[in-house]
Amino acid sequence: MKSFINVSDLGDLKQALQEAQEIKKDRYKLTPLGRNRTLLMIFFNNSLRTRLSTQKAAMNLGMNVIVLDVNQGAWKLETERGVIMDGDKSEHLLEAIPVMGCYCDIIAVRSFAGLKDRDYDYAETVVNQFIRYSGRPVVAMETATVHPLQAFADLITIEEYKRVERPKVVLTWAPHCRALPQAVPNSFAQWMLAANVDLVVTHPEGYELDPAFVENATIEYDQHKALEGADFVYAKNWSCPGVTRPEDYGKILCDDRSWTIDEEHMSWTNEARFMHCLPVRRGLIVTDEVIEGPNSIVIPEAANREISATVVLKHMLRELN
Ligand code: AN0
Ligand code: CP
Repeated sequence: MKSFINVSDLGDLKQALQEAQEIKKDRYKLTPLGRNRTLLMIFFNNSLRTRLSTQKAAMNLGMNVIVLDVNQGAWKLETERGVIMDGDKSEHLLEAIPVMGCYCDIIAVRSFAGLKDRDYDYAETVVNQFIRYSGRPVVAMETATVHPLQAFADLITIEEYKRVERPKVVLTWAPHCRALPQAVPNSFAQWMLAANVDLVVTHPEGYELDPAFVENATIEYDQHKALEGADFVYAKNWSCPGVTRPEDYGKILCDDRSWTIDEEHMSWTNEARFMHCLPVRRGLIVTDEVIEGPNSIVIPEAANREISATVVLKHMLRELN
């Protein structure tokens, strides 16, 4: 695996899910695999789960780990080519990336969407430079348009909690006070379409996700209808993807609080489990009662981030060895 960006990068998904279960039974079985191998984790943005779970996964595999917060302690990096660097940025990404590659065997990168320029974000300009110039396999730890470690963990969780062979999974938009990227819903849709589930996506008009990710998924603008019979409710806010109106890219188009997942919303479902990638703002995305309730599986979902990252790093290490 040269890079971990899309669901197809992992190969056979069924087999990867089996590997996840095996790792869960004994997550230290493969400790010799990563001996004298180094994972470098680069963060352009904040993180709690990705930082801890990916580091833990690397440690499970016997790797050494270096974590760099680019905005705290490193030189400020210029990411655009062709600029005269007379501002506050001391170093260009095009030197920094191959230098980083010198000190590690695998690079993991978190670099969120800027939400200003749709073409720049959807071209995955930053992570593609890592893939091109680092000389190392690259793991996306949420890039401009994808968050595959999260989506893989979500799928592992759905497999563990499903009560029917092919559950109904509803990805629902929910309100938020800040403009958020589309990486989580993009990857969630992509992974669910590759899995054995019925995916329904619901959101207000104008929030249509990029067809490259939602493909032929069922879109239902009526949230009540969408939630009927759901086995899993996956809530997430995202800002306007700019699919129908590119000029609205990254904007908040709707603040309709009737989309917040409360107990009434959950009562329309088939006693659905509630999921969210976290961090979550209570009172906007979901009420206290739902996230604290017996059907909330947000904590086991977060715990599975260690498992998804262990499977991915295992695949990459195998190809290095
Ligand atoms: C980020 C997002 O929505 O993409 C990270 C989620 C894992 N969330 C926030 O910035 C609050
Ligand atoms: N879900 C997730 O990726 O969380 P962090 O932003 O805390 O890493």
